[in-house]
Amino acid sequence: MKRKKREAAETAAPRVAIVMGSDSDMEIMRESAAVLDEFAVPYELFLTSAHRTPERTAAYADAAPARGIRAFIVGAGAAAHLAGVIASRTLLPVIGVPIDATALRGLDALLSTVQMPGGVPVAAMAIGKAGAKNGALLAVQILALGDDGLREKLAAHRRKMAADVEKKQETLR
Ligand code: RP5
Repeated sequence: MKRKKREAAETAAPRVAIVMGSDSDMEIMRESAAVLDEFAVPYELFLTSAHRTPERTAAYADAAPARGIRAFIVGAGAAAHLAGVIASRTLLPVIGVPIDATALRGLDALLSTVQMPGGVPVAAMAIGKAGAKNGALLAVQILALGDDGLREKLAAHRRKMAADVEKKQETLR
């Protein structure tokens, strides 16, 4: 990530919240941050746990919209209730990233994230890095609904992915 873009993303008011249940989730959630840096979307990182710090979680979710946050990307492992709890307290879109943190290799977190009861949606991503990356891309897509510049960046991103496949084709023997 280019320094200028990262600095811009760090100084502007955050529009996306990257939330995680433990600092041990940061290695995975870094992928979300990298995508938002790439698109120069300002974000903040927030550590809170549905189980260990329930009041902190509720206060953060409640205050976020007034501060300009427009989407949450929430990474959690084990009995991953953080995305669901945040979703229960907000009308903003919540994107859940299940993290491989236990002997069940993320399947526990995937099911906890995806199996929300009807009425309180969480957009569940894949387990791990791909999920963290896609979570950020989905957040950018949400913001792009009202931002032509961001929509063009997304289109360019898709074109580059396609061009990269074509290039790789050339290297096949
Ligand atoms: C979850 O428990 C966290 O999101 C993390 O993935 C997992 C383990 O947390 P630590 O024991 O590493 O803090 O709440």
